[in-house]
Amino acid sequence: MNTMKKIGLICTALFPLIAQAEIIASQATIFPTEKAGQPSAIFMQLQNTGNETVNLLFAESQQPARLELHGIHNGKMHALNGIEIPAKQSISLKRGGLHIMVFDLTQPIQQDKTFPFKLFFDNGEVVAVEATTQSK
Ligand SMILES: [Cu+2]
Repeated sequence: MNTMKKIGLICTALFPLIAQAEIIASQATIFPTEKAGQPSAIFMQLQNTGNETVNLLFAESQQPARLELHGIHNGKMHALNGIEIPAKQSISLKRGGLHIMVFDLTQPIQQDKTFPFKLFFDNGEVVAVEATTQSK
């Protein structure tokens, strides 16, 4: 085996995540808040371009906050352990449905500022997203 081939194989083994970038997050928005501690919510589109179901496991923001995956059942919000995105499909996190809840913000989310966060999926993928503010 020649050296280039060997390096190629090692890279594939070390960075399998790069080879399987399957999730596309788009149109992420977040509600602006007036003061620290006030909860907010994130909405977006998630597209799974891969051939297997992928689950969103959790989200983490750049600024200190606690992000929870939420669904709505019988008009009430509840925390979810994961959000499933079927193969070759898109799902919407939207008002009245699935969303990411943002608790314990140490600073308010200001209008016209972005809110960077990361999504962690069960296929090992980590997707960086920037939500733009959108009024209620
Ligand atoms: Cu919620």
